[in-house]
Amino acid sequence: MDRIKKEFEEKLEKVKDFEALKQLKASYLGKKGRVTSLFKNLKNLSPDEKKEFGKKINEVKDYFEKLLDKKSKELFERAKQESIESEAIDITLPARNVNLGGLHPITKTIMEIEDIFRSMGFGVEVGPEIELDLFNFELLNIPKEHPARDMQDTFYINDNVVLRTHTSPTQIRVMKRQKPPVMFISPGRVYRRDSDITHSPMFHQVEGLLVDKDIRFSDLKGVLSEFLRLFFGDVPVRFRPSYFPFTEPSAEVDIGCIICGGKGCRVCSNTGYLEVLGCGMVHPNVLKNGGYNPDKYTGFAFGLGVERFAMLKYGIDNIKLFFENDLRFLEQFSFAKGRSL
Ligand code: 2NL
Repeated sequence: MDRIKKEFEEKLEKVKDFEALKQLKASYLGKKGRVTSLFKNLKNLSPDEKKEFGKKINEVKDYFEKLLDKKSKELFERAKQESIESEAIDITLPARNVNLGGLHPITKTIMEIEDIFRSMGFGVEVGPEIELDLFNFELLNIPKEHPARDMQDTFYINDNVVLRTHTSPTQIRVMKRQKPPVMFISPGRVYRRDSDITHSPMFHQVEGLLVDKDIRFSDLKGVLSEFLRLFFGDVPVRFRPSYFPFTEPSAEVDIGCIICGGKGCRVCSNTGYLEVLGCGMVHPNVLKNGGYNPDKYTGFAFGLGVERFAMLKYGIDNIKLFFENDLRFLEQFSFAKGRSL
């Protein structure tokens, strides 16, 4: 019995995994195991001897089972420890870099302009880029001989259809389906046959229209001054008389040059001012063409070039950069380039 115990203990000492433990258990306590076969030998003994040896074998069996159980727990603990160590995460390591996309600077600028006008109560309306000559020119009081109508300036699809040269036709469409008061802006793509450092054949415009009873030039001045303050910050604003066929009176709006602070530079052609908006009181003919009675209603309208606003805001000196999709340019507007979040 002592020999079996010693032998078992030695073998158990060498066990390194569950498989070896299972085999050891089978070879002692299994059907053909050493301890089990001892029970089989009992039948050759006297009743007293049977009782005494039987008790001893049972003690050994219990003892082995206890040792096996203890070893099993040890193996389990060790395996658990090893997996914790091998799967450990170093939470002090910097996170992997991520490249998130971003919005195009033109999109960002349109969204910012929309937010400002929404905060003042304006709605946002969009219309088709392919327009009837009627909506793009005729109803906007642009006469047949006007240079804007020239093939040189406008993309004609056929005699009656053009790529819109401004977003004003959207405003005519809204007037035709909606009674005054109306108060909205219309952002979108427009097309003109023009291409150099400051002109692109496709660019973006935001136009605005407000028509109600008793709308006057002071309303136009208040709304546009506040808009420019919210977009550019506290800069000087001045209104200059101008001419558009669809407004009377008309004005152009300048802000103090945000490049040189008004001292005079290349960007403002040494004037200290930058032209940023065109505006005016809606021409009675245009109100009429939109289905509004000009004796009852008055309104103001304005238009701005989004690229120009974006160039001034972000200090961009070439309009082509917006349309080349050069990642070195676009990535400067992304949410996170090679930054770990
Ligand atoms: C500019 C000038 C302007 C308008 C656009 C407008 C629209 C309707 C009626 C009257 Cl439906 N006017 N739009 C008015 C004045 C100026 O844009 O320099 N845009 C870049």
